[in-house]
Amino acid sequence: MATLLVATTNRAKLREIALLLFGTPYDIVTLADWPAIAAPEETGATFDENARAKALYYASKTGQLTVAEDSGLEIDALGGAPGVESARFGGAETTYPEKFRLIYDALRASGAATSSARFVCALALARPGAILFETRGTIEGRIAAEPRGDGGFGYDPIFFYPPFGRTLAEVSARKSAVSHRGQAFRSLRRFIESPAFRGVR
Ligand code: ITT
Repeated sequence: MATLLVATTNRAKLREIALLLFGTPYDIVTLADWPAIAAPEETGATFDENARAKALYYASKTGQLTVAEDSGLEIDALGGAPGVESARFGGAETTYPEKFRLIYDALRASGAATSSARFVCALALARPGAILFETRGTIEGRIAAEPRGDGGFGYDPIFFYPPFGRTLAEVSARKSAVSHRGQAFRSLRRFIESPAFRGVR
């Protein structure tokens, strides 16, 4: 079976991705098999740039067919922040409850009680030296009045999804059916499982 490296250092992301790729005719491997590779600096201005850079970096370091994604939360009343800085918002060592507090403080300072918001996931598939496929998923919602739920990860407790009437931290398994990451990886799956791609690879 051909091998696909899912290149992420984020274990919660990896858990979601492993389920989304479950049953695919690829042998899924992770960065645990390459413990000596340092994570690249994420210096891109956009999710797409960062996803491409991560996929190319890990593909060239490992020689593997590699998928990487760059994702984050965009809050409209905060000009799209934290955006590509989502993982590092408020400082890399800040806990999520501290990040939530900073966001509620910034919203109050801007005069907004809440704000429309979205999660974005940019995905790139690469082999050494070449991007083979790119896609993007987004999910629209708004910032919850207060954090709720203990499922999911990251900003899920403050992301209220109107069709479910709940935050993404309150919906457990239903999250990937609608999420930015769910959309992007379903699209990747269609691509890598297509006879055309499996034939030329
Ligand atoms: P890799 O780059 O190694 O994949 P990372 O966590 O640094 O891991 P990103 O740079 O893409 O990944 O940052 C993604 C951040 O965006 C993540 O750490 C969360 O803060 C936020 N985020 C992305 N998707 C999310 C989701 O489904 N639920 C909650 N927060 C999410």
